[in-house]
Amino acid sequence: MAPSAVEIPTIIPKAFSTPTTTNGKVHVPDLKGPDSPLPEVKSFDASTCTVDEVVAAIRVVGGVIVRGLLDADELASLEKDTRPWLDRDTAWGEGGGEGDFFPAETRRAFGMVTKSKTFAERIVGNSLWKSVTDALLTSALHWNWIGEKNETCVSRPQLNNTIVFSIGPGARDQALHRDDPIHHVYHPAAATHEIGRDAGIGFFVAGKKTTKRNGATRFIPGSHLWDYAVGPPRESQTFYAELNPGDGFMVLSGCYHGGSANKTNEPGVDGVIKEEERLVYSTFMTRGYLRQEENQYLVNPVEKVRELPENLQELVGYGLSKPFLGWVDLKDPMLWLHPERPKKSGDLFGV
Ligand SMILES: O=C(O)CCC(=O)C(=O)O
Ligand SMILES: [Fe+2]
Repeated sequence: MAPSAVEIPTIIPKAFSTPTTTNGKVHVPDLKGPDSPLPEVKSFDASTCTVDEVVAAIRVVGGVIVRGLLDADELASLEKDTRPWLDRDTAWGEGGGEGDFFPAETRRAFGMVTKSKTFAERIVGNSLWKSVTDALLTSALHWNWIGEKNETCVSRPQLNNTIVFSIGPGARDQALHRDDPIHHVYHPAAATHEIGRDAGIGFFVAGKKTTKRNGATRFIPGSHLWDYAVGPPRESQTFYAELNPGDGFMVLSGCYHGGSANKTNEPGVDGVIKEEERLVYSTFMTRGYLRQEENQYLVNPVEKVRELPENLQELVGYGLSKPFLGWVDLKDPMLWLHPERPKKSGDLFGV
């Protein structure tokens, strides 16, 4: 018998706000939603800010700007390492069965930890970024009785992805979205942020000046605290993270955001067309426990995996979890396993 459609249970919310009482008075929490006032986005200076103030601002707003993280030499080295990979990327196949998540003018590079030492050390390993992600994504397991002993454990964050985004002139807005649906997160509205709520956080470092006109990442401040069922997101509530080269933007995966239209193919206020590339180096971190128990990719030689039936290859971990989880170069990993197949991204959404 063909399997019937499976009713997928809603993930248990990891954070919620409960009414509290003082002297018999019930305080109903001020749950946040699209009609709440939007919190102000803060900018910090990388050379003077503290981890605590950055984390505190992220918890209220969902995103912050940090100025002056990388210098000109580091940016030059990043671009040298990255450009060949961007040049080799092709347009995301609009209408080619790959959906329209990226505008055709976007070029990307992936797997940057081993393609660029500067990316690995100065972005993924950036000490401020590392401390911020440690504060937000470390999980403590308090209750773990094993016989007579309660074995408490700490799970530290892990790298989730590295993507370089080049957005060319003429690109349209990327639709506003959250990034934590990859982990099937649902949250009801909250009054305030609670540690433990987030499945991930992203870091966008500008390789070139990014402006509202050339496609800066935009996001909705405070939207990480809204009920995920409420939608669609409103463009009118977006804040554009305009950055100078070397500045960074940190944003929780639960915040609505997206890459923006690059309008530099149109005449500016002076009537002159001056085309610009929007170049951003991005990375995300996620919780350390969001993975398989036995590391199937290291324990099984890939030639042996290729000898297995396809349903087992998928089960082993070469199948994509929808949406968008487990990709290689943003494509279904089964296409990596079967290089003879046409290099379409495959269906990254859906059933
Ligand atoms: O290009 C950007 O600024 C954001 C890209 C993004 O949010 C995504 O691809 O998920
Ligand atoms: Fe995104």
